[in-house]
Amino acid sequence: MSDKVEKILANYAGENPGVIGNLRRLLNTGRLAGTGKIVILPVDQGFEHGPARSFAPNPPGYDPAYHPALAVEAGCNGYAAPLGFIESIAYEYAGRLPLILKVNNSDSLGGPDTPCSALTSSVDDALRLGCAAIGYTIYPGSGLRNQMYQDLRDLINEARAVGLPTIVWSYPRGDMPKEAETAIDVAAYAAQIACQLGAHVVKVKPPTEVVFQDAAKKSYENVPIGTLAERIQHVVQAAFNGKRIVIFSGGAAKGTEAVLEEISEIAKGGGYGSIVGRNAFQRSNADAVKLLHDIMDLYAAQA
Ligand code: FBP
Repeated sequence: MSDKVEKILANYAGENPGVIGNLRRLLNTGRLAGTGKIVILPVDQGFEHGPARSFAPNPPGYDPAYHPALAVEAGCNGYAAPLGFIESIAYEYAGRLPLILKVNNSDSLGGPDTPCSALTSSVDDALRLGCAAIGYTIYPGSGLRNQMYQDLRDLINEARAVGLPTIVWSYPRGDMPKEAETAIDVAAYAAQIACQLGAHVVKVKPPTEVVFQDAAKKSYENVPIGTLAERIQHVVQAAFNGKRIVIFSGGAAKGTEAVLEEISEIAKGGGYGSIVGRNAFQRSNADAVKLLHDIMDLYAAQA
């Protein structure tokens, strides 16, 4: 029993015991167990970006068995993936490693204007496969966002009813320029929307110093957003003043120093953790384990 974990779970008072139990499982697994910090390995990029873009840099990653083994070896809190990857490993990992079934996905083969993921699996699949949570992506900024919000609301209710928490990937995109997708005002807004929809854990991209919305510019005059740590602090504030777990994505593969620099700022800013895909599984196994350990150490130092 960890005081830090229980303090976080107190922010979810009123949730049903199944949801709380699964959040407790996530927070009490792996090298960061009990610290209140989490590092998750997500491997949906084969679907989202395509197989070669995802796995050619480290071909063992084509094998679904590779990723949960990496997550266990590195001591991650959980492993998130679409139906096919989870189905092929669940018999071996259910109960050993918190599995997060990503229940919607989109490919990179269509147009960018009204992005909207397809439902690719269900709450029933998550239960059948022994998962600890479901994951769902919304695209605030898409012409289809309201449909996604409504679908998410229904899905959260369905998952909650059977004791499963929902992790929401909140990724602004669609009717906006690229630089707006990670603008601080947009990222904070995306975190807020996910929390308002009932997300138990929210995932956003690390924000830049850009304030995109004209209507928001004045409000940001006195909000410190000069450093990444300050921007993270603001996003955490936007997630119910830190009462919801907010984690940050790793992004496209980059050098080790750049990854650790970014994580160090996220940790300093009070981020709860990271969900690091390409920067982990596109490295060799030994390098990925080492990097994930270094990332975890940075979070542990701020716990
Ligand atoms: P990465 O660490 O590889 O960025 O993974 C995090 C993630 O959210 C994945 O779950 C998802 O496939 C990917 O980012 C989406 O990236 P993008 O928004 O660049 O398409």
